[in-house]
Order: sequence, then structure tokens, then C-alpha cells
Amino acid sequence: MNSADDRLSFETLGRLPEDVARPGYDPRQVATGIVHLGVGAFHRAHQAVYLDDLLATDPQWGIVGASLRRPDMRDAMAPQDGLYAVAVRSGEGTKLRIVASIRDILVAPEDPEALLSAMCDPNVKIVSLTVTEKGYCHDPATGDLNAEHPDVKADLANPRAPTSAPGLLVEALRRRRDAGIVPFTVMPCDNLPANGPTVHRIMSQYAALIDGELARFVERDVAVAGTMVDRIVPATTDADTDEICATLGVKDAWPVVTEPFTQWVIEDRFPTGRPDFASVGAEMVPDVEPYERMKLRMLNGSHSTLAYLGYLAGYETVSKTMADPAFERLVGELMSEEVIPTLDVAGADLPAYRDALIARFHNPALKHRTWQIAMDGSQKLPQRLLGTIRDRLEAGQPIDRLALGVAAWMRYVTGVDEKGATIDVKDPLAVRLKAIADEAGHQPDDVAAGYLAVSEVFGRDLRDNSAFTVPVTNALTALYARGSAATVTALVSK
Ligand code: CS2
Repeated sequence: MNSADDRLSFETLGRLPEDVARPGYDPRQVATGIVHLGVGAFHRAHQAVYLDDLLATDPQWGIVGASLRRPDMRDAMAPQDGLYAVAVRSGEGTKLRIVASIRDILVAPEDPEALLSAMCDPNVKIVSLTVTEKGYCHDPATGDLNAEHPDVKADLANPRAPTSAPGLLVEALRRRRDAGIVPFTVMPCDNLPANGPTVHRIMSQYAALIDGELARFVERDVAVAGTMVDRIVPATTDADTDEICATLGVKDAWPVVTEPFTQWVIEDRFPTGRPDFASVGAEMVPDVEPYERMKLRMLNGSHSTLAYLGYLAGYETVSKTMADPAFERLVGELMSEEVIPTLDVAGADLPAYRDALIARFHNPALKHRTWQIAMDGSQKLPQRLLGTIRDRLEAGQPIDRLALGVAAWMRYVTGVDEKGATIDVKDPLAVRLKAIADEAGHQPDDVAAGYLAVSEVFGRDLRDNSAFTVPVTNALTALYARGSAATVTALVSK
């Protein structure tokens, strides 16, 4: 019998309830082929699950994960042999599986050398990343490295002991080059536009600030495989953990909760070898960009719009926001009328994709907080909403719903909600964004003008284009005057 104090581990694995799926391989026999930077919930519910399937037939692709900041994930996983539960939830119930593909977790700030030496292991063929948009230390409007970023400045002052993602990648690649070890392939798995070329450029630009030869090496000899990743993974709550532990009969300190849907499209660019990703359901393509664009504009653009408007209207989760017919209609129309016409993805049925997204957003078993998705909007807006807006403006098309999404972000980052309460805005620019609203005295026209001048988000073109600034300012004025719910209702009943 298990007791609730027993920990999930190799030893207790055999005692779990029968309907909990277990690894189809012996995790002790797995070799490391991948180092992954940023072992958060998303990685654990997405790439690590594909690799867990793959290890059953090819045990050389185990993952060593790294946390670039905090030790909490390592502290949770080390006492349980790196095992954790993935709970797949839908209206039909929950399915549990135990994942064992992450064989070790390193904590970069505790021992940067250990991470760099793992990245230099000749058996490691891939370094993948989920470090969130802001982890790439770039300017979101242009996609270029932000050489003024404090982490970049610190790494440039001490390039042999880096802490940022670009710094770690370039230093590990330099060491491999100097030791005559072929470079690993870099595989970004974050929601950046054209994440392959963007991350390649950021790395080359960083290297160029160290030396020209290194930059040329990164540019010419290092492969970056872009990916489109998709699975909704809300932050795990204490209630989730309690429920999952009760079903397992043992303690898992940090399980993950996700939806049934999962998709991974990978650019086939791995000159020094890769696992057979396709054998476990990933799609290998020559160019991932059309898929990324589709996903960023349709899914993430809708998500951010729902997050800001939903939060302002007092809805805690995406599914609660979607349960309001006006919001559901808005997001359907946003995709049909304003996003789909900007997309051209060979073989994709975009209306079917839209309908599937609407169903996924409704999933009542996922408590995906609007506040969570609202985070880091300054880093997300360009690829989620502004790219679509630029394409439509160029074609002379209206942008009413997209403009409302942008205005809702503005209203949100003022830091004060519709009832006058403080919003806990999480964003690298949060302090500056709040100051802009305060200085503008929360007058909609001035607030909009202040935000439109934030060039890291809007570039310089949009600020000067009245086809953009007028609808955004009008939408912000409406949000201030009537609130989110009434503004959404008015827009969809036009
Ligand atoms: C979300 C994404 O938090 C967010 O910003 O929009 O994490 C989203 O859930 C994933 O991209 C889905 O694949």
C-alpha cells in the first residue's frame, strides 16, 4: 500500500493505479542527447512528452533541463527521480501519465560551468529552449538583440560566465568549436515570430559584440531549427496538485495540467542528427514560418485579446470569458474577419482551425487565468496582433477588433482596473507603462499617445499612421468610458 507521504519515484512507479500511463522504457538506461533551457510547465507538457514517447524506441535522446533563474523545479524533481505526472483534462475527465524524459535539472546560477559542460557534451546534438519571449533579450518590435539589456551587458562584460540565453548558447558553441566538437542545433520552442531566423540573428548579433570571427561561425556553421509549438498549459495550482496526488496515491511536488490537443511543427534542419520526431507525431517541414504565423495570429492573438478584455470585465479564466456570448462572438469574428484574410498556409483549413480554437478556449476543465496570459504583453503584442494589423493597413482594410485588443492591453497596463483597484501587471516594461498612464492623468487620448510612442512595441511606423492610431484611441476611450463588457457587446452587435 502507498501512503500519502510516499514520493513519486522509480521505487513507487510500479505501485501507481493501473490506468496511470508509465514510461515505456527504463529511465535509468537513457543517454542525454538534448539540453533544454527553461524547464517550465510548457516544456514539461509539450516537448518532454513527445520525447517520452520517443525514448521507448530510441534511448539516446534523454533531456537534461536547465533553469536559468530559480532552483524550485530542480528542488521539486530531484527527490522524485525526475518523474512527474501530466494530467490531460477535458470536459470528459482527466487522464494521467508519468513522464521520465527529463533526466536531470541543472540550476544555472548555482553552477554555470555544469550547464556549459552539459551543453558541450559531444552526445548532445540539440539545445532547445522555452525561455519565454523576454528570455531572448531582444527588441520585440524589430527582433534584434537588445544590446542595452542588463543581462546582455553583464554577459558581454564577462562572456565566459554567461547567464542569459543568448550568452549561454554562444559561449557553449564557442567552446565546442575550440574543442573541435560539432555544434549542436539550436531549437527554440517559444512563441516568437519566425523563431528560427530570429534566434539565429540574435545569437549572431550577440557574438558580433564579442568578436567577428565568432559571429561568422555562429552565422554559417550553426543550425537553428525553428518550431511551432502548441499546447495550452495553465500554471499548476495547489488544488491541481492535491487532486493529482490523491489519484496517484503518492506525492508529486509539481505535476502539470494540460489539454488533449498538442501540435509540434519542426523545421527539418539538423545537420548533426536528430531523433525521429515524426515517429511520435511531430510534423517535419522545410519552412515553419507559415505555421507559426497562423498560430501566433489565430491562437495567441485571440488569447491575448481575451485575456485583456476578459480580465477587465472581471473574468478570471479564458473559459469563463468564452462563456459570455459577446466575447465568444468577438473572438470568432476577430479570426474570421480580420486574421484569416491575412494568412496563406498551404493545406491548412483555417475556418476549421478557428472552430477548433474556439472549442479549446471553452475547455471548462482548464482554469487558464486571464491574468497569466496577460503577462509580458509588451513582448507578445507585436507578433500576436501588430503583424496582422500592419498587413491589413497595407491592404487598406479595417482593424476594429484588432484595435480593441491593442486598446485593452493599454487599458490593462495602466495598472488600475475598472473598479479602481490595482492590477498586478507583470511585464518587463510595467513600471514605465504605469508611469505613462499616470503622467497622462488617465485621460484616454493622452494615455494612447503615450503608449503609441513606446517604440519597442509599436516600432515607429504605427505611431504615425492614423489608420491605426484613431481606432486604437477610440477603442481605449470606449473602454475607459463604458468598460470592457459594454464595449465588446457594442462592437459585436454592430
Ligand atoms: C498563451 C500561450 O500565456 C500565453 O501567452 O497565449 O502560452 C498559449 O497558451 C500557448 O501558446 C498555446 O500553445
